Amino acid sequence: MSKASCIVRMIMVAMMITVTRAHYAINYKEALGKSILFFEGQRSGKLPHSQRMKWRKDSALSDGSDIRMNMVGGYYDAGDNVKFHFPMAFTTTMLAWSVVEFGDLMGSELKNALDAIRWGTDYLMKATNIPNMVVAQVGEPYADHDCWERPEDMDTPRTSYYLTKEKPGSELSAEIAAALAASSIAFRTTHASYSNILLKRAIRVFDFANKYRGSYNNSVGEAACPFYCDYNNYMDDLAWGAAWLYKATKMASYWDFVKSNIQTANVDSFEFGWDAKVAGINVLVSEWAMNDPGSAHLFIPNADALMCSLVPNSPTKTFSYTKGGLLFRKGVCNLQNVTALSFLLIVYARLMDRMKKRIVCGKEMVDSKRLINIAKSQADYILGKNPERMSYMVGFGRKYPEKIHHRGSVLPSLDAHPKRLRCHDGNVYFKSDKPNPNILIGALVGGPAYNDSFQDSRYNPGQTEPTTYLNAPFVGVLAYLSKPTIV
Ligand SMILES: *[C@@H]1O[C@H](CO)[C@@H](O)[C@H](O)[C@H]1NC(C)=O
Ligand SMILES: *[C@@H]1O[C@H](CO)[C@@H](O)[C@H](O)[C@H]1NC(C)=O
Ligand SMILES: CC(=O)N[C@H]1CO[C@H](CO)[C@@H](O)[C@@H]1O
Repeated sequence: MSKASCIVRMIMVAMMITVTRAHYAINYKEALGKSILFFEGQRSGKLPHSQRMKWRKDSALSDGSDIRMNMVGGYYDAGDNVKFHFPMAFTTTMLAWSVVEFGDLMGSELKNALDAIRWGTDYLMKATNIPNMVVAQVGEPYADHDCWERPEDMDTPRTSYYLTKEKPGSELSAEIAAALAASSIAFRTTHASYSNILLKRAIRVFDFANKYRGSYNNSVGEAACPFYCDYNNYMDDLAWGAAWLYKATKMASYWDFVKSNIQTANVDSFEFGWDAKVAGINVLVSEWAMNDPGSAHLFIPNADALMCSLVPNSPTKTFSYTKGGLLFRKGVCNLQNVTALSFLLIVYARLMDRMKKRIVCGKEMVDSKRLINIAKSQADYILGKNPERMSYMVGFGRKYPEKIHHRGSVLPSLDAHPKRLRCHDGNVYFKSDKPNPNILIGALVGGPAYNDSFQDSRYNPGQTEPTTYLNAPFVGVLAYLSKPTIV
């Protein structure tokens, strides 16, 4: 350990103390509402009357026609207009987990959260409508990325890519199974028959994923990878799908599947995102594992180690924190790491609370409150308590990113400019010095650099591009923080 990193830690501890004393009032409830509203800005397809983000209009109304299927709907993943089903399914799973875990704390936002899930599940049902076939993606990424075009004007090829027995994709199919199973739990009390339909489909899609093994890397090829490659193989996704199916069905065979496959899936248990699921599995199953002495060792030590890896002055800390206190991993779009891991911190802390459990991280005894405080410090940083004194949620707080890398937000709405804007007609808006005309309320962006600085520029997508999988876990985090008793 270098001296410099010790100094960083001391500053951080000092900062946390000041922050607690200051009682900086952040309106988490408002942030929760906005984090869900964001998903309306990413909607593809025919928009309903209830659409609140009015500057968006219908788009991609013939998706699926090339394969004689109805693939209208779903979400654009980020600032472009492709529908990548691997991250879309993970987004839906995380929205559903947010409701399963924190739905009772959402109050009036629960309905909006369920609508956001349903926009995903209705579409994933279409993608899995035919047995032994899964539609993997709609849109040609190279052609799409070449244009700076509103989704409403899109004229790039809307090619549909799909998986079959001969060209399987176990990671993608298993993630869709996870999304449908998790959503079936989210809808169970309010929409029982829909919930049953989702669960039946989840079971069928998981069977397809498991029986015909292979990576969609190879089956879809360069339309999917290099964009959303499955870097760490599909065993983690299969175990994740099985874990959600166990939670939804309580059928022992799914739990057995998780237990017998977790070790081959154990690539990186400190990462959680659209590709890497092991950290999420360890937390999701921890309650069952704690009550199943024979299998606890497969999950609990890894879940504990993940928590310790996030504790700033723990000797096993593997994550860095910026001087301003933000969890940081190398690469682009850092906040996706932060929101997903904050979610796991809170879920595990709540379990520790119920089980009266503490963890020893080196010399520190870590309790649930400590983990909650770490997650809260991350949310607070994102929402404005940071060296730049800005919020990284669009439309929240006094100052927020105004030049986000997002086609719909940058280009004038059809209301303001009804005439079609073709592929390169959008470049002048991209290059403009003015803030984006359409505010994509609630969008989190990639976030600041390691020195806590942020360059609000459309040329800087690593920092200014929003994505659905960055927001989805934050919905759960904010639901938890918005409950009235939290200090
Ligand atoms: C998918 O492709 C990426 C990038 O080439 C590679 O790193 C990864 O190992 C591949 N995954 C599988 C499961 O083949
Ligand atoms: C902070 O980091 C960014 C990105 O690496 C860099 O462009 C910028 O110059 C740095 N700012 C300072 C003050 O060091
Ligand atoms: C945990 C997590 O989401 N990790 C992601 C962190 O960001 C990198 C990209 O910079 C992703 O590859 C990881 O999946």
